[in-house]
Amino acid sequence: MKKICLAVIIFCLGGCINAFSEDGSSLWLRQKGGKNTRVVIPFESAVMKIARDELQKAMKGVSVILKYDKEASAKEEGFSIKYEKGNYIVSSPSEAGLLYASYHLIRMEAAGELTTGINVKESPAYGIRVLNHWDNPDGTIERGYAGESLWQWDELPGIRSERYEQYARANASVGINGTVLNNVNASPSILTSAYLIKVKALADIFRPYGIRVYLSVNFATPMITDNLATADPLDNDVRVWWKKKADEIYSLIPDFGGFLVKANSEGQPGPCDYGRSHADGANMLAEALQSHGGIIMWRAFVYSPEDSDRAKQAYNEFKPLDGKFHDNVIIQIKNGPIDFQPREPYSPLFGAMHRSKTMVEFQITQEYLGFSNHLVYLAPMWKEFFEFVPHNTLNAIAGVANTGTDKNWCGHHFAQSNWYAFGRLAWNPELTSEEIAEEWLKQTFSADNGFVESVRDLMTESREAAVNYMMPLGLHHIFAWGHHYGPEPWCDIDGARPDWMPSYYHNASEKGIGFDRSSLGSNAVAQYPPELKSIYDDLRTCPDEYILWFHNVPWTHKMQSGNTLWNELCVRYNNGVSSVRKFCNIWGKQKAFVDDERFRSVSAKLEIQLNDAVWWRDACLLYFGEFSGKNVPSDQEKPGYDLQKMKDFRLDITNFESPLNGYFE
Ligand code: GCV
Repeated sequence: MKKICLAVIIFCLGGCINAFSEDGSSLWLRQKGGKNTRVVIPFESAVMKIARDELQKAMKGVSVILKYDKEASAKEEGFSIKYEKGNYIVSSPSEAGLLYASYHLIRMEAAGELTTGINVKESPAYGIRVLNHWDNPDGTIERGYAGESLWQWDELPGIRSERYEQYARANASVGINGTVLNNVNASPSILTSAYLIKVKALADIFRPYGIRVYLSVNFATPMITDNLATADPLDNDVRVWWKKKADEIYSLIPDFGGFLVKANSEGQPGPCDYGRSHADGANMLAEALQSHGGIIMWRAFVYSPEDSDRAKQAYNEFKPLDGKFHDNVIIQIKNGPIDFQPREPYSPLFGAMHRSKTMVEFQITQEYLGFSNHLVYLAPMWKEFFEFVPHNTLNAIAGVANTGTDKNWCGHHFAQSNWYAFGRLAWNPELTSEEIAEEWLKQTFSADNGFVESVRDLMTESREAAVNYMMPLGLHHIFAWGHHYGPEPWCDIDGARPDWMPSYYHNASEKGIGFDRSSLGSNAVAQYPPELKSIYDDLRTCPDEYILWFHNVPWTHKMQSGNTLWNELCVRYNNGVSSVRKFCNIWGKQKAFVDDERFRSVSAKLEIQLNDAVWWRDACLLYFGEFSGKNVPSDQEKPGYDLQKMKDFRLDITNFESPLNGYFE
């Protein structure tokens, strides 16, 4: 009888726990059960108060002593943790380091890894670990899929949303130490005095969390806001204008980080408008900030419609400028040579700028990976980049943020894992995707072993799945016109830039498919180091993953799997769909470990993802099949949709809840 009662109680409790809903707003910082924890801080300050409060809120029955110790780490933000005589001893040469260490302890406890044998020494791989927000002053976010901008510009500086501090806290908990508040397609108004006092209000809130504020700037700002006749970087009035602006900013925000600049790219103004180089432009701004300790992050994302191969252009334009940039300029380069595609080879500009500082720009927001509808865990993609570009050759790291006003911050509960993973990899690029997924899952959902293992595997497979159902074998940029969500390999808009059209990239014909970047084609392969060049250049040795990136391949070509190209394409697209079916199945079994609200939300999004995967597969196989002249092999699932109907379909980008529901039926 007793046993039955106990079982009933446990069942009810389990039921209650699962029925209890969570909206995801607490992110991975859900630990609230702190009890009897003693925290000794070295002195009273805003930062130390946060560290003490966090430890007391999350840790149970332990004693933690925070020590300010110059010898604890060679790097300012580093720290050590050990256990001595009943106390966890946390040491760092900086307050920020002590705060990071506190979050480290909390993370270890949540992951069940905290033992008295602890002996941790940590320091960040990069001194600058920034989020880039593509947020506009009107509250919209370019490529944002989680609501509106977090920054309520019309309310600032007077009204300060609670979310600002929560945002800073989340970043600090994973080691992110900078934020570029506004879009790289920058509104000049951000540098007006009226906005700068708003920026100051945010900087004041973020400071105790170790986060510096940066701004994207429009190169023509002096002309637009102050009627200067030119923005020529060599013009004296222009130089004086920027110096004065820098002085104004630093008088308000003494630890202001610096500027991020998109110049002469996609219509933005820049030094080339005056016959000057990117180095002239970057150096002029660098001089304005230098005495204040500020930096310039100058983007290398440039391409013009005239050139025959967009993938070559950043290299062609920036490589000759190597060594010409000031010390406080860092060239910010996207991970791949085109634009955040599901898979790209690394940008060859990395490793080509030996005498300049460089940093990588990853995209956390899923512009090309199903927005906030698809579960795509991005750590494997970023780890893939580090396989080619050793992390210690870079000077900093940036990620385009995926946050917004949605309750759960990122739109999809699992998109939070990408914000988390970016921070963790920016701190330590040697962590594995699996390790990061595990620690995130334990903190965000449940530490149950079975749950963690199944969902970790789902997460780590999800990026490859997305590549397969969207653009396998090196295909790229075959998205629909007007948005980057669904497939439109047939898209052909009269008068549009050719390098914005899918056919520019896939080149499908009766002969084959792919972009010939070999030495017989655009010769983009020549931008890679000789060992890689020879591998990529030869159709027989080019890895399947990149084959249609570097070659135009005959449909009958024998792939490494032994399949013909056409058959392999069918297999890959079908693998993508099967993977998502499997994800739905795996997730369906996790009900016992996840509260109802988040369980249902993720299930609903997975359903959309499955619809979309089928949409991608059918659109691409039906369309490319018209060129290959071949049928889907008999052992593969056939497309069920009708090509003409798919061509006629226009996605309503204001309604992503279930874009396809019933449309093609
Ligand atoms: C902020 C791509 C995106 C643009 C983005 C641009 C960039 O083209 O589609 O929205 O603009 O990259 O990174 O500057």
